[in-house]
Amino acid sequence: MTASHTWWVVLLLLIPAVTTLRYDPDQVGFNLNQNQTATDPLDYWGEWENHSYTASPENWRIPFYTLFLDRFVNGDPSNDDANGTQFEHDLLSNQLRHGGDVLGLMDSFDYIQGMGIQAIYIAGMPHINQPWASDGFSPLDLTLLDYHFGNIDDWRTMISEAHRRGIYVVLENTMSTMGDLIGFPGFLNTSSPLYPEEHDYIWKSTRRYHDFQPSNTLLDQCDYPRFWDDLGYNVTQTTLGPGCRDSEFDQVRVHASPVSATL
Ligand SMILES: [Ca+2]
Repeated sequence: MTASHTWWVVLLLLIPAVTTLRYDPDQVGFNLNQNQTATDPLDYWGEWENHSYTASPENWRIPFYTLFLDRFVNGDPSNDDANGTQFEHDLLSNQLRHGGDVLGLMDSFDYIQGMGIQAIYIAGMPHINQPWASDGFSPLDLTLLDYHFGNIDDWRTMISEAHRRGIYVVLENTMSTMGDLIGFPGFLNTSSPLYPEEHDYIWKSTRRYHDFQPSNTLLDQCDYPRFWDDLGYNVTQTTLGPGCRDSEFDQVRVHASPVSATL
């Protein structure tokens, strides 16, 4: 997990990738990209107009309160079943959403501030996730907010109220896991073996990542990151093959879990 800044850093996302995305007029209130003609993620941008940003404190060693929005307080029951399914919201299940959201968090500021808390760390991603994925670690599109947590005005209202009370807000940006849209043939619902040459992928449904592309093309050479052994020495020879897939995803292995794609 990585923390970022105190302000609305998600608006400043620069995502290296490909193809088209697009401002979606059907997603008004949830679009983070406000550039309506952008087709490249590097051209995405967003702005909180007439807003004065809050600088980070000199020292982050202040009392923090960490929470998962869905498991905290439900301030707006109308977004609990945002997709209109029967399998995303169930207060009695630990596998589905409970309904917490940013307005519920804001409703709880008296309680949080009363404990002397000076910063809130919201665990999980604020981006649109699979309907049942309450923890926020299965984003499907890093330009859209999750309907279940509230729209951008709700977020801004909550953050403004936090700042008014002298409380910092830290958002999580875990970009290395994505929602479960791709799989490997023969292993769609189970863990696959480790395969250094990497598996072929298939899409599980018609839904796509707009800004990240898998590939079955095998490159002759691959620039691997630096690896370290158990004693801390740099590994110069890996057991992985010399080549790798021309993919923005790691296709070496998939773990059977709600989050299966790794960038
Ligand atoms: Ca709710």
